[in-house]
Amino acid sequence: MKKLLSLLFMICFLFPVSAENGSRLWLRYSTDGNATISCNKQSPMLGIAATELRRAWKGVPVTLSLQRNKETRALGEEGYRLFTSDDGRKITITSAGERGLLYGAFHLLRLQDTGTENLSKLNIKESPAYNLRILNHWDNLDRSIERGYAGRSLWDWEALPSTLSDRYADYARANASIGINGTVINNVNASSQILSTEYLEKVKALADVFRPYGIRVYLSINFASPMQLGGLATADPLDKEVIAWWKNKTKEIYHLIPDFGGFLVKANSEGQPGPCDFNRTHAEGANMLADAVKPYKGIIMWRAFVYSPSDADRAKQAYLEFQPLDGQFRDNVIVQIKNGPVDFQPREPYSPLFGAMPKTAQMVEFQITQEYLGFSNHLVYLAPMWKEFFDFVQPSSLKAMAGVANIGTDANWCGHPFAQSNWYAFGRLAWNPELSAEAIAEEWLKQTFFNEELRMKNEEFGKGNEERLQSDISINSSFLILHSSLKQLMMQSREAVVDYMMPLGLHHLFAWGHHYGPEPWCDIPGARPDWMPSYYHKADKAGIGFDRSHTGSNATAQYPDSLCHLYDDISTCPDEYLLWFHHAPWNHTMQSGRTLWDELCYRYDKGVQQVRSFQRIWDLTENYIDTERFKDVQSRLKIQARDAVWWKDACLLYFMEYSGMRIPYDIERPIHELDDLKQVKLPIDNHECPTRKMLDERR
Ligand code: GCV
Repeated sequence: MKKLLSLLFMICFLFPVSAENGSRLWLRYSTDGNATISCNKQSPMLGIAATELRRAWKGVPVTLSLQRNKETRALGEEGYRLFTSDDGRKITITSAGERGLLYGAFHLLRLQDTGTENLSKLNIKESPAYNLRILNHWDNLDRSIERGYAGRSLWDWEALPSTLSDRYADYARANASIGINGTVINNVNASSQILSTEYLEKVKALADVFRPYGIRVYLSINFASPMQLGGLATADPLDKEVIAWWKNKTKEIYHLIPDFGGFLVKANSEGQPGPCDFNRTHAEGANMLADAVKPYKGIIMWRAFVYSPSDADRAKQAYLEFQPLDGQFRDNVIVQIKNGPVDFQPREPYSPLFGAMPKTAQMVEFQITQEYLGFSNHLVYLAPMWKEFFDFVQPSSLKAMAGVANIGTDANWCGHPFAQSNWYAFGRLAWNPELSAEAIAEEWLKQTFFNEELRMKNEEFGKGNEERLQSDISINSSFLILHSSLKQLMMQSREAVVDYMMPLGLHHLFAWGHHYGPEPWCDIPGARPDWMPSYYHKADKAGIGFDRSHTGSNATAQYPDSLCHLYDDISTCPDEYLLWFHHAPWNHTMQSGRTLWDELCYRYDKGVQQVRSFQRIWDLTENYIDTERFKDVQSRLKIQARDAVWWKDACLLYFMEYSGMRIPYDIERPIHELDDLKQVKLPIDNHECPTRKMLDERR
């Protein structure tokens, strides 16, 4: 080990890694391409594809060939074939569409950068699983971002449409490189102002930048826009004037943006207006808009994130409201459903609405921004969570995939350097949900931290040191070992956050409003009960957890029979969902043989220990990674480690008051007093990430 460390030190000393602020994302390939690139047609999009290759491709000549034949048509406009000629002297990318060639070009560069395939024998056919792979920005017109933790909104509304930031094209390029082809640029809590002519001109300017990268623009709309903007007396979707207003507005939009994608709607949810205000159904509201965009091939993404203040368990409400509407939506409406039935918790079972509306197009909404997962302070790789969803929901049963973006004006786009991996993973999974989370992590790591640049440095070092290299494989294998340790770290990070925040099916124990940190005791007089942690954990002397079995809210009945039985019976319910579906006694025997209380303690402790192990792994990378990114991640891991202890102490000390049981003695002892933790109030809004200083001062 000592020897290894001294060699690592030498590499670092001889070849210092250059400064890096993370702005190049996973597209860090060097720009000394030297190959001949040809294309059988010219267009702005093909120009981009060819330029990318000219800048970076270092292999045999590449031809981009737009052609419509049986094979390319079968792969679709976005699909492509990428193959090396028999003599190995040429690579061809063919597609029926320009976008296919653009995606093919990025694919080839990814292969070069990750070194994962034999480039002399390529024969790859790809086409995306979904036609729509879309980011949802919760960006407000004042440039704040709801639940955004990476600076301000990229869209500089004041400067638009005349001034265009370079970052617009960089953003589009990054998306294109992972196959994202749509973006909803404004918050679902929408201002009707976005539909004013003044703002539509600005939207058009963005759409013009995004178009050659294959990205269509969509807008979130406020359902009451005909009243708020149009001065009408109603927004009733069956009212003739309202219908005409939307038709005219739509016409205006398409006149400016001919390839405009359509609208995303949050209606009758959390105070947003909607058709139910006029005694109309969600289907009636969605269909009216669908008819307006239909002549232009536009679509409506209608969100099912609804929970009216009723007696019904919140986890049941979207299903109760939407399932009866199955078959009533137009064919250009897609119902957009969050992956879980409540709200992007660290772990939720999948939403039972998926699969329950066979006559309705459905899409999933994932949250890339870490509203409930430590903002941009915590390292959490989300692909394992999204893959877990696909363990239950057949990818082919969906029409599209949406992800709530984690992108802002921060130099590195996403705040935490590893949060970039979630943007990346979202794009890759939307292209192909069959990819494993591990394969995506591997790709991302190779392109982001261990790319060609670093491999070359390693080889360079080897040149004068062949003898040593031959006798000591550690110097080469150290890259691989670190790489694989980092991959493991990423793969474990989601389970770790579940453990130190909300293990065993606990959910929504978050601090009021901003959702950073624990407040299982939170009780705001007069607030909605289903915004209070106690609504979800229901801890009392007898036990803890929400009884959603047949003896409780019966939410289990919304699941298909086999899962319903599995979840409904406390003896078969998997540990990870136990407290989601059951109010279990403190001494309930868990699968491990421990009591529930002990298991809870061990899980919280395991989460903390895992973060500590992430710190150790990360520190080993110091000599391989540029100082800026190394220090940034190191410092955020320190926050994460402290936060994990905060979560553990807050939850265990609080729940201990109910369980009356002791924390097992082999577990790290609490370092906080419960009363002190109850006083912690972070002075942050829902679009800020607390700093270390602020956290340290408050805790
Ligand atoms: C955009 C949660 C978030 C809100 C978000 C809402 C939604 O409630 O806390 O910030 O609003 O989900 O998805 O509409």
